[in-house]
Amino acid sequence: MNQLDKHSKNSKDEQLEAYRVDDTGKKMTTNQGLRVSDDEHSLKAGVRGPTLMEDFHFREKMTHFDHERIPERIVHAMGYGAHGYFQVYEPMKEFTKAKFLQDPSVKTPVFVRFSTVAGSRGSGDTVRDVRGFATKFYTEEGNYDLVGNNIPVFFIQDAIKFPDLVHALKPEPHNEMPQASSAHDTFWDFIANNQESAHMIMWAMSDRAIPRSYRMMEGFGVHTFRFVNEEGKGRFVKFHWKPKLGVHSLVWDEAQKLAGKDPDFHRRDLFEAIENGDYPEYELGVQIIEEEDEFNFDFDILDPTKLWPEEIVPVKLIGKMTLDRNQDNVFAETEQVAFHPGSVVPGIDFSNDPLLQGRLFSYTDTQLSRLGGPNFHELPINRPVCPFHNNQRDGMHRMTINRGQTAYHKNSLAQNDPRPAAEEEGGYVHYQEKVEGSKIRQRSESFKDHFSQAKLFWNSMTEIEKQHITTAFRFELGKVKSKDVQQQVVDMISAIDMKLAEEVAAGIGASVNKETAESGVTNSSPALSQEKTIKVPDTRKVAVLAEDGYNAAQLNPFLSSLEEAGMTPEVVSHTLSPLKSDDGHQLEVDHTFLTSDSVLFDAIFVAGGTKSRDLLLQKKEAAAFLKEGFSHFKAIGAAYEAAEILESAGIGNGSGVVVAEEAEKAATFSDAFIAAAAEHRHWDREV
Ligand code: HDE
Repeated sequence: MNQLDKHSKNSKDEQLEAYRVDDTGKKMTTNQGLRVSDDEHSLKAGVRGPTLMEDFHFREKMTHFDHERIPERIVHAMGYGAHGYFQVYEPMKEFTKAKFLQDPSVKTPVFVRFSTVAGSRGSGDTVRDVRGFATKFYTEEGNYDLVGNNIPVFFIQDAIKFPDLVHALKPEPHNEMPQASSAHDTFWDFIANNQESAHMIMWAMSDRAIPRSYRMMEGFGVHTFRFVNEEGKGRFVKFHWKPKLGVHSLVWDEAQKLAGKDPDFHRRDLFEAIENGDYPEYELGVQIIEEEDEFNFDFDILDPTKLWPEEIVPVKLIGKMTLDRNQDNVFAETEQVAFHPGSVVPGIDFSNDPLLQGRLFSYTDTQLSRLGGPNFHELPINRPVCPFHNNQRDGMHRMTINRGQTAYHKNSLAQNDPRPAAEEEGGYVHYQEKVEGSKIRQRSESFKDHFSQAKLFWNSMTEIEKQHITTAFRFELGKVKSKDVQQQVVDMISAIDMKLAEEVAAGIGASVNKETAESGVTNSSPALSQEKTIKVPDTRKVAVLAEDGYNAAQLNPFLSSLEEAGMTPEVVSHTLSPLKSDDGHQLEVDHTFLTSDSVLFDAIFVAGGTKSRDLLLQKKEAAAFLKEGFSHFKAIGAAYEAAEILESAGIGNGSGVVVAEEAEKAATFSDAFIAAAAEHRHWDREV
């Protein structure tokens, strides 16, 4: 059964079907439908002569090729998409009239694109960066786009500063370096001189910026939006995606190595999970604030550098998204999909967040140059599943054939069709918020506290998370050449937390100005720490190191237990030749030590069997593999005599190290190993 048949069919899928082309069993033609007799030789004047102008086949093929690229996205260029569906848990009528949030039996088709922000298209997946998490809901009332990130706040408070932020973040213009990295002078110069970024930079230096998988990160709408119900009552709302697999991250050393060992690590992870039927799931959460409570918080709810602590405004889980189908063609779908935070449906409206307001302009504008004209909404991936009618006409690549004489409103020749719909008929009516004020270029006073939530975030971290943040600052600033910029950032950090500033300063040879007033915030928001996240073994990859002579009686049931727990064991050996056990069993090998690496796995297990152990011991790769996995705090297991390899790798007993003999009974060994792998990482280990 191919993947297309396995997933649940839906209205978007049926629509896309009309555009899918399968070349199997077909004759080759030109784009004009003319059958081609030879696709290997251009038409020449004599076998050794020049190519002829007349060769329309050559010219068509080459011209198409010459124009096969479109401009990459200015930000979020590197991304990967998947199809799926969303279902609400219960009617949300009290809060919003959005139709797709009413009926739990309705599956709304979605397309999601995950991305990094800074890197060019094709750059590595595991760099330190914010991740984009953009969802297009193809609802009956039109497309609704929730264009979010995996971090709940942003660097700046006003959209007019976005070009500056991005110019500072991108490779420096004089030498186009560094690629996909914020560890350079202009970025940190921007940060130090735009202190509204203090909160975001704490998140960007945290483990959130190096996710283990797109399947294991949260998503946030960031801005405050508005829910509006049938009665016209509005409420402020923030959106969250919560992954069912929990929130997990890589360690920095691992992330850097992965960028070389498998630059496609996150893309591959998502693609393979969906191919294997391990469909990623995320619950949609909302935080709601009543309009009358708008000013009851010690932050401005319109300020995108602030979050609403979950302990104060709880997240209500209202539905679930399941990604169950990979794209058919990355260019046609992931590259051509066009998101826009302004694509809303009745029941969802905007707030006056000045960052959101600017985004409402930027997204359509950028598609005009990226997708080459105003008709990008007609591309298969962007088309709504409901009909669309208006008087917009013509332009590059128009695909719709609009019939009739009129293309204007109002008209009498076509009885005024297409005509606007009344609110009761689904016509979108903007929320009638009362606004008055002088035209003014100014930031509200209520936006000016940049440090309290940065400190709140810091206070909420566990010791190990704090260590990671400190090291990230030391790394990033250590790459900055300007001593002055380094010092400015340390001064900025002092206003968040003095101890952090001291540790960072010590690592980069800067000094701390003790006069700076540290933020006095002492409270924390436990929900911000990743430590208490969901920990399950599902979909975790285990490297099984084995050689000829492995103990099949032990290994086979162990592998079955891992599979039953939803894990993916893959055998790593010195060659790809199937392995022979002493009692005549065979084992297929998935990778060699040359083609794989410990960074590609969540946990490592060494099969038992004296001969297998000795063969693994003879070469250095197995010990190096284990040593590295151990240094990345991963679960390590060894059966019986294989424990000797752990010793040779310098791995003693310790948290997350499971050796068969030491488990109370051999039968509980697999449970102990699965539990250790589900932990994700064992931070209390000395490495
Ligand atoms: Fe974007 N952003 N952005 N952004 N953004 C783009 O749109 C922009 C912001 C986000 O997978 C661009 O189609 C401005 C916040 C995602 O296709 C562009 C501002 C958040 C994606 C653009 C922001 C995002 C984009 C580039 C400041 C999280 C990828 C290509 C006011 C809530 C979507 C494109 C995809 C992409 C502008 C800030 C998320 C240039 C002006 C805050 C996930 O239009």
